[in-house]
Amino acid sequence: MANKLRLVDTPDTHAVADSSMTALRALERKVLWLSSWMIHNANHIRESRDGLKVGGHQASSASVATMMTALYFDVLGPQDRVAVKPHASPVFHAIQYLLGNQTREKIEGLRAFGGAQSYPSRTKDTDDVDISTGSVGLGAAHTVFSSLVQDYVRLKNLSPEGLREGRMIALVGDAELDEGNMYEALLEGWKKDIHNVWWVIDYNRQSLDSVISDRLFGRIDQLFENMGWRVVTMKYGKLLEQAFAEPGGDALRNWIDTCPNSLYSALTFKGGDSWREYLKRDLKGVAGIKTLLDSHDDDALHKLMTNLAGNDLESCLEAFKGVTDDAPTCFIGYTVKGFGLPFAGHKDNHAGLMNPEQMDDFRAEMNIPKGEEWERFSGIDMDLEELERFLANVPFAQEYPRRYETPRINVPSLNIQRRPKMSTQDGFGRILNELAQGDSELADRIVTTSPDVTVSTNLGPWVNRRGIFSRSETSDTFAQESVVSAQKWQMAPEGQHIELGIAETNLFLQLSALGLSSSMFGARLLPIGTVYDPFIRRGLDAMHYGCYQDSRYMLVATPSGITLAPEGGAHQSSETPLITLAQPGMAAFEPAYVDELAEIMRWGFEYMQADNGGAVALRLSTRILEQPDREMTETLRAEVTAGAYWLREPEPGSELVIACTGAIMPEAISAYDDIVEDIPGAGLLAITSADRIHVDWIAARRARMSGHGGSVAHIEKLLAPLAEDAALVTVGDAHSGTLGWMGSVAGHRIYPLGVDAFGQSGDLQDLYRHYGIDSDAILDAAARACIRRLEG
Ligand SMILES: Cc1ncc(C[n+]2csc(CCOP(=O)(O)OP(=O)(O)O)c2C)c(N)n1
Ligand SMILES: [Mg+2]
Repeated sequence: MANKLRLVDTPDTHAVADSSMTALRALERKVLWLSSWMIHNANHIRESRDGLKVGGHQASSASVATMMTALYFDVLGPQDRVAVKPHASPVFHAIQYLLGNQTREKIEGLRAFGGAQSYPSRTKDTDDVDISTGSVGLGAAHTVFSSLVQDYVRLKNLSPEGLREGRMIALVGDAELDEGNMYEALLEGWKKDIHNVWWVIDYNRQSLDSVISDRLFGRIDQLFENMGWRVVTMKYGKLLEQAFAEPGGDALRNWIDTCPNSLYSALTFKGGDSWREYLKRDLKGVAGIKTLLDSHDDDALHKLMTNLAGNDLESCLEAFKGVTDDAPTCFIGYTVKGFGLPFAGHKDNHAGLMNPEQMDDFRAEMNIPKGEEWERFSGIDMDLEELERFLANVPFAQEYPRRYETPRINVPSLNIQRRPKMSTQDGFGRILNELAQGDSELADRIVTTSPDVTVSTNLGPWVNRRGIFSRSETSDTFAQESVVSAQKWQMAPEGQHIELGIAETNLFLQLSALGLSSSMFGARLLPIGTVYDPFIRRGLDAMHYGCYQDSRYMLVATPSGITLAPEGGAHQSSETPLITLAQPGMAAFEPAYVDELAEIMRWGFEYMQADNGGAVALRLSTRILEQPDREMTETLRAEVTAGAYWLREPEPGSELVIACTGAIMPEAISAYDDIVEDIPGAGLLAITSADRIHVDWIAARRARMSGHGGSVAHIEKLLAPLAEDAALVTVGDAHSGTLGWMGSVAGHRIYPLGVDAFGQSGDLQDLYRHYGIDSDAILDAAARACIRRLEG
């Protein structure tokens, strides 16, 4: 999907020529038709083998078809990046189909295996989706952080020459405004003085279950204005505006303005005679109203009364083209959910589908002969050559796909001075500090970010040297006033740290946006985000979405586990290793020692750039451990990054292995030293990544199942020398399930120890004992394992 950069004219702002208007109107109808038909085909025509409802959102798509027509066929340039409202996926695919960028096979396969995706997917769809959406609220918020990334790379001149500044645009369902993460993003965006962001709200006043509260009206614009955004309200279409200019127009406008959302929706569904009935009654005697009603038959009256700006092409174009600067702008586009379809306005229409009879009527209305449903231009009443010419000149489509390939950044080995005692968190800070002092390309491409835990996750020294990113220069007042502080926080465009407020969802959205910079903005960045391990939970959905989009970043989760002893239960984490183990698109590590960490980070920076790579997660600790005095041999290096190595090698036929991950290693070593006196062949396995050995094991099994008999996983090789009925005592400052699966690798007996309950406050001795992961507990489990073996 790579693309060479080239210059493209920005769409200009002059009014749309008549001939273009004809084409746009034809395309608007086609977009509505194709998106509806795609869903209909998936539900009513394509053979169903499982009897499940396929689904799809005809009403949500119809609602936004006009605004998307205006944007994609006229307003957008190829440099713009769009997060399309999840339920308008069919509209996006229809547009790309009309532009020749989407195949018929894919749209016929909407929601089928390998077909166009239900919700726009940057990785699975093949028609150049910019930002994956689906979990409402995330796509819109992502645009805020993408705009920051665009600034970051532009201000540092990292993007290739000629790359034009784009707008980061979200097409937002109005119910998405109920998601709290939208406000976290708005606030952070305000703090960062973002620009080049548009949110286009499909204000159909309906969500999934119901019609939106009337009181919301008037709040939205204030909200955005408070955050420094311009608000463009797109309320009435051209027909209504003309009617308002006629006698009685003021009364008509007032009637609509004060009409409750639910009544307006109900009348929209019921149609012309119902509008007439209400207007006759409510505006009785108002001069001009009788003339208005008499001059409109039911269809015309219905058309007039539902003529909202978001469904009126001319009004949409006028609004979008009216904004020519880069101020963050919110367009509130009033629309009718299901506009142009039989269930328009019905409160239950979210998942509503036209039945075959309704579809037949709709087909007739669209002038599409039976059998020509998929034809690009069928039913279009204009010169088709002219339409082709129009499509060939659509600014947005002048580049396709709009993704870039960038050269890889060389990753040197990461060395720090060995200290006899260190924590992995300390090691992380020192590795970055070492990088910050050097002048490697790697260091220049690293960008760090943290939600208000920069100092407490040891990013301080890095930030002191590399500075904080800001669009404009700001001096450090404390430094100027000679206040002594370890933190020197200069803010400038050269800065390489993005400081965020405490909102972990923002952290993950920022990481996601940074990690897409290579393909989105042609500038490779190597983002590192730090967070306290327990608060991963807080940003989980955004973390998932970043990985789903194949964003490449390094998550450093520290401190972690009950090793955060005095902090107590709410600050401790046990299930996070299971989360990262289960997360596709992310390789998770939990090293015990700093030399392991250095290797893992080096490997990680490469993995973040590899074709089949992904994001990387590191679970670190503040617990200070005695560091092994050893040489990092090639074999050790390979094993550390593969996820496990023998810290104490077992003898062939060994009956017992203690397998340990992370900061609890001293307890495992102590237990091992005790048990080895009785069981001399025992082994001690250091697990640096439960995730990597698990992934590799599953892959090897799959490969064998599909005939690649020689595939053997790293963990299988490591466990091969053990006795058939050997016991594995696994232990970590993590849920026991993290390593509990290891018994299945070679059918060994498993004794999984871990933290399976909420945390407590205490000291390490108390807590490790309480949760049964201290050396006595490990020893006890090992002893039981051996006794059971003797007992048969
Ligand atoms: C985080 C999340 N929660 C719930 C849903 C289920 N859901 C899908 S659409 C929807 C309502 C959408 O309403 P709106 O954003 O107004 O879209 P539109 O009216 O245009 O369909 C909900 C709750 C979801 N997709 N994501
Ligand atoms: Mg809605």
